[in-house]
Amino acid sequence: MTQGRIVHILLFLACLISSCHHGKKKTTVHPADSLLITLPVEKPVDTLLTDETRALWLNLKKIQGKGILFGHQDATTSGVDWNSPDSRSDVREVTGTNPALYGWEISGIGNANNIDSIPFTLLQKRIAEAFSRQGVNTVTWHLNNPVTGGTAWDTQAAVRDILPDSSLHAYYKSQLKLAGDFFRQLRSGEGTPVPVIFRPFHENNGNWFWWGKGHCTSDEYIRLWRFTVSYLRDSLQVHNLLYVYSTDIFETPEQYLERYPGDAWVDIMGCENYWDFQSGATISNGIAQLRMIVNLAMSRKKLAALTECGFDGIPVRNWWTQYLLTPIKNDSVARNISYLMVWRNANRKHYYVPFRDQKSAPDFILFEQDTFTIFEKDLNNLYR
Ligand code: BMA
Repeated sequence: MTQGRIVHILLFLACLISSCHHGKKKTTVHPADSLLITLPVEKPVDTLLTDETRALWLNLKKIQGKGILFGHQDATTSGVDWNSPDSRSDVREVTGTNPALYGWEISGIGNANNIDSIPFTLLQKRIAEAFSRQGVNTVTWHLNNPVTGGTAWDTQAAVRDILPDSSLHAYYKSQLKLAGDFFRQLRSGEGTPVPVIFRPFHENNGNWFWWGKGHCTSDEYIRLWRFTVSYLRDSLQVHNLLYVYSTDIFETPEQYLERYPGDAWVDIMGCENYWDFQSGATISNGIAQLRMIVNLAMSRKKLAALTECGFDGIPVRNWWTQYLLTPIKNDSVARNISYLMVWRNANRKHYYVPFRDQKSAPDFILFEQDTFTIFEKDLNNLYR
């Protein structure tokens, strides 16, 4: 008898026992196999996750529907009018508390600084600090175009050239090794590996990145995703990552799933949406997309997230509560996303979180004070 067969029989018996336990006599018993086929598998992409990463995954599930973590890209490395080695945060300076989630960027790994001139040594420090305050870290990777050496926005076709048995495969593996080493070296003061929510090759249905639509086929994208995960997880033995699949705006579940690599390869189903939350006329489109990813995620026992959103320069005074929070919170499905994250505060021309005296600052304080948003001060230990 195979191991799989034994598991099937045990599950079947467990179902029978549990139905007796609840005092309900079942009149019809489904054949074990049909029962099993319909059950989505609830396990992370990496079954060897470190204890803290597994706890994060489980705890995010527990808080589904009860609150949404608020995240900010580069929260403690740069802000409007500051860019300093001191750990400041525009979020904290306005609300008195840090975000619950921090986004970081590893484009440029292998060099001293990332694409936004942040030293990787500082990134490591800030990530460990965020973890020590119970914060959650998420990382994107705007990998330079491997064919041209240009940026991620250089859309010359490249995916096919870095897949296994292709000309630049060894180069891609060397880049993954740099990323994997970075992830493995993320440690707390006590040496605990820091969990990271990794979001490679994001906005995959947009046409502005070399891995985007029109620059590689769905099949190539899926092969790239699967290779990336298995190389990090199985060859490099990186076990502190949860994986997020993310699109830009979309219209149907079929569109969303066009480049989906499969349930075995994704922990969190994400989407990024700047546009729909910037105008009252389109908010319902944004909510419809969140409903779709939440429904897709829940039927697969995955998490869902609004992995990027925001309004550059936040020109609308009540944007936080009226355009973002209230519509999401009031929708019984959309409110099940685990987190939302806004982009970075680079300078006075490019920022997504208010600084003191910015016109949306009072509304951002109300957003923070709402019981549904989770900032640092609202965090219960997600790592236990
Ligand atoms: C973009 C902009 C750029 C930045 C890049 C990667 O959205 O913020 O200034 O270099 O992200 O962080």
